[in-house]
Order: sequence, then C-alpha cells, then structure tokens
Amino acid sequence: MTISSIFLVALFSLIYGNAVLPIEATHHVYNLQSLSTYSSKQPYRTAYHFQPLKNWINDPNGPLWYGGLYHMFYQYNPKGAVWGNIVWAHSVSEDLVNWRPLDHAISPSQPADINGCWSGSATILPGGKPAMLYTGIDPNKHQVQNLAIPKNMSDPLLREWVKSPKNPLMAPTIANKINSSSFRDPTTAWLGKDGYWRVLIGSKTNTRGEAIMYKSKNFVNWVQAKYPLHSAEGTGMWECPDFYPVLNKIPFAFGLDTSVNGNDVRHVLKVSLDDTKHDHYLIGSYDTAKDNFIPDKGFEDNKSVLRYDYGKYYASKTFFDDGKNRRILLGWVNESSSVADDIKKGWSGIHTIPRAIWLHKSGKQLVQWPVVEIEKLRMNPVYWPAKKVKGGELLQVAGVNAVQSDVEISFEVNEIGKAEVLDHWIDPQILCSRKGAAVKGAVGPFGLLVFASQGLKEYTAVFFRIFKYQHQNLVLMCSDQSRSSLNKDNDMTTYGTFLDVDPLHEKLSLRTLIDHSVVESFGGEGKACITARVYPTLAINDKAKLYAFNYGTTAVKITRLSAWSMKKAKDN
Ligand code: DQQ
Repeated sequence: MTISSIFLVALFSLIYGNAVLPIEATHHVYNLQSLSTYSSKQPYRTAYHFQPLKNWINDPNGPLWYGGLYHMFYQYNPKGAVWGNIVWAHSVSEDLVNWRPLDHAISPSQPADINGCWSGSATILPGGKPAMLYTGIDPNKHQVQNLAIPKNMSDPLLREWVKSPKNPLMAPTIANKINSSSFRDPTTAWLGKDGYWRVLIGSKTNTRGEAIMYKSKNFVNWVQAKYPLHSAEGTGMWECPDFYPVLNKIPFAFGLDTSVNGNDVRHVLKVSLDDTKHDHYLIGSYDTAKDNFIPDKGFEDNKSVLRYDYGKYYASKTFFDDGKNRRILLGWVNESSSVADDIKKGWSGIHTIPRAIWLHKSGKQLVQWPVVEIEKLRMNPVYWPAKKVKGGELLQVAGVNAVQSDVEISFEVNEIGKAEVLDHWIDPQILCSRKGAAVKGAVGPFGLLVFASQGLKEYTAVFFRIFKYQHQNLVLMCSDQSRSSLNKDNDMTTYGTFLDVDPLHEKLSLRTLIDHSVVESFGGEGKACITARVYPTLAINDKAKLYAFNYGTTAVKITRLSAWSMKKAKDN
C-alpha cells in the first residue's frame, strides 16, 4: 500500500468508521514549558487572557470540541517575539478558561507547507472525526491548501496530526488564475444536501476581495466552484473568512452546526480585511442550491458594515460547541507596544476571552458575550446600590484588584434633552478621538476610568456620550487610550462606535474585563465590543485604581455596579 492510499483509507475510515491510523507522526516538537522565561514580575502579562509562555502568537486556528476538551491551535513563532517561522501551536482546555500547552500540532514538513503552516479551520466529519484544512506555503512561496487529520482518534488530546500525502489539495494554477500570494485561510467546511462539502478560501483579484469556494465529495479531491460565494470591490485581500448559520428565532443564543440551514436560519460571512486589519461581518441569506449568499447590507455602504470589535482585534474564528449548543468566537489581539518593547518582554499577542456569539433578536446585528465559564474566576465581589453621579464626579471603585477584574456597570440618563447636537454624521472613532474623556460634554462622557494612576497622570477611559442627531438620540461608545501610558512609543489610538441602544427606554450597560494590559469592553449587553491594549508605567500592579466617572454637565444614575477581582487562570 502506498502512503497515499494509506492516508485515503485512514481518512475514509475517519469519516465512516473508527480507525486507528497506522502511520508515523509527521514531526516532533519541543515542549513549550522547557523554554519558559515567564516572570510574574512582568506587569503587562495577562492573568486570564490566553497567551503562551513566550514568543509571538497571532490567529486562532482550528478550534474544536473533542473528547470532552476544547482544542485551540494558533499561529506561533517558536523562535521569537515577532512574526515568522509559523507553526500551529496547540493548547487544550476543559472550560475555555484554563489551558494546557501541548507540543506543536502542525509544523512545516512537506513541500506543500515547507515555508510555513498558516491559518485554517477544523471540520467535524460524520462520526465526529476532526479534519484540519490549513494554508501551507510551498517551495515557490505559493499559498496552497492542505489537509491534516489526527493520528490517533482515541487520544482525547489529539496530540499528533498526519498530513495528507496528496497535499496540496487546492493550489493556484495558470488555469484557475488564482493569485498565488492571495489564497489562504480555509474555513470550516459545510455539507450540502447534495452530499458535497463546501469550503471558502480568502482571496482577492486586484482590489476585489473574495471568498473562493471549493467543493468535494471525499474531503480530499476539491474542485473550484464556478463563482466565489461572495466578493466586494475595493475591499482588498479577505483573510480568515468565516461562514456560519445563526438561529433567527427564540432561543437566539442557541448555536448551530456549520452545515445547518433552513427557514429560521440566517448566515454570517465574516472577513478579516488585510488592508484595514478589521474583522467585518455581513448577515444574509444563503441559498444552498445555488450556493448564493445575499447579504442584507453589503460592503457598498462603508458606514454600515458591522465589526466584531471596534478596537484592536483581528483574524477571528468561530466554532460550534455542540457540548453546550453555542457558537464560540475566538480572536487575536496584537500588541500596541513597539517591536523593540515586544522583543524586550519576549512575547507578543494574546487572544480575547472566548465569546458566545449569536444573532440579536432585531436580526440586524450579532451579540457577543464572554463565555459564562470565565465567571468562575470572579472573587471578592463589590456591589454598589443605585447612586446618582453628578456632573464632574469621580467615584473610586474600592475593594477590587484594579489590574485584574471584571466590572459590570449600568447607567440611566434622565436629562437627555440636553444632549449635544451633532449636525452631520461623523465617523464614531474620529468623534471619540475629538471628544475624548477629558472633553466635557452635556450628557456624558460617563463610564469607567481603568488603569488610573494617583493624580490621573495615566488612565484609560471607557465611556458613553449621547448626541442628538436628526431628532434621534445617538449613543457613542469610546475607549480612549490617549492617556493610557507615559511611554509614548505605544500606539494609543482611541477607538469608538455608535451603539444601537435607546437611552430613553434602556439602561446603558458596560462590562469591562481588565487584565494588566488589556481592556476588553462590551457595551449594550454585547451589542458592541472594543478591545484595547495599554501599557501604563505608573498604574501597574497595586498602584492602579479604578473609577466610575461622569464628566458631563448633567447628572446620570448608576443603577448597578458589580465588580470582581479575578483569579489567575491556568494558561500557557
Ligand atoms: N495570518 C496568517 C495568514 C492569515 C494572517 C499567517 C491573518 O494565514 O491570512 O500567520 O492574520
């Protein structure tokens, strides 16, 4: 039997039976533990966000739930704190909170990936067997798509992965005219009623971003579909596409397997735009028979293309957690420090707290919320009774660890008639930077000051500000990093978005996860997220303080504040 026929037999038995593969592992890699230079004295290392012991990480890859464990793979440079030498590192978790590092799962070993193992996704084949499609960089530096499957299905840790000897399974050719440097990041595949698997690969033709589709009956032989599933002029390279169904009825938060479609189902297409480094998503209808995705609103109207996160956040990926019937979103958060500082600290990149993601009942947008498991790290709660905060007031939230906490606060606004008038539409991020936390307003800014130093020489502000625009109340949510650090080498860009909440009838809620150098905020119960990286020089460890503030001229009411110090998670 040739290697290739052994692989095919193994893959088919993975799809249709319970085979133990008789082939050697593709590689051996060293254990991350032995390389550790971890020092708890590093003030910017996170305590409960995912990050390995050292070196560079970027995109989450191939997340899946198998054998009672969550598996997460990620782009990793074993040799340093900058991007390069990319392999798939691998960690497992019982709860998406505490992680255990394993040996690397996929490293360059075949011509089809000899120059790098880039991003990809897991598909659970019939019988519950995982198959990993990923981008390899071949000897000509062309981007091609490869397959790897677990060597031993009875190992719940899925430690060893075997690559298909038929790799690459999809490649740019003269005939298909695919751009060989813009062809990467296969999605989770889904199965149509016709028995064909479909997968999307991110690409572009000139400046038109596109999600090229391939189809296969056996997961090994893939044929390019006549048309991309979707494309949009002027959007540039689409990296890390993701395509999945969401339920459009109660219970909205119930997640669906990627192959599900039907009357009560909408589809989400997410693409990571290489040109802007933002993750955008479209909600629409997917016609399985025609393989046609029609978004409710497309990329034509720049203003209304939604983002998962309006801060620093990229190359995200979802997976269906069938153990808990939810869809989980993982995303990469790059550093905002200089490369020189990253090299000095010996690491770069983290992941956000895994978020459950579902369709809002309006059907107009998605909602994201940190997985409930993260709440088991909460300790020493601080609760405030409802209280009025006058204009100009700053109230310290005492009793919580200000560098490692989870804070939920809600505001009620009573004097909305006094809101500033916005006479023309303006990009919310620009509005937030013009009207940062230090700029007093009428209704707002009010919110939280995190990582605040004594005397407020440093702070990061997450806040709301309300405007009147065309007779409507417009809620602006900002994360202002402009005073986050005295070290001006950092990127201290201010982020912002409008929040689809009616402040006349709804409370304005904010949840912020604070973790040493991360400020991960959820406004309007998960309708908008903003993640920021900050590196205070004074507001570190026990020197940092946390405040609620109102710098508007009108009073607001805090209807609820609950804050917890967070335990350290067992992570990489
Ligand atoms: N990161 C990977 C690529 C992907 C990019 C390389 C997105 O596969 O397009 O590390 O961050």
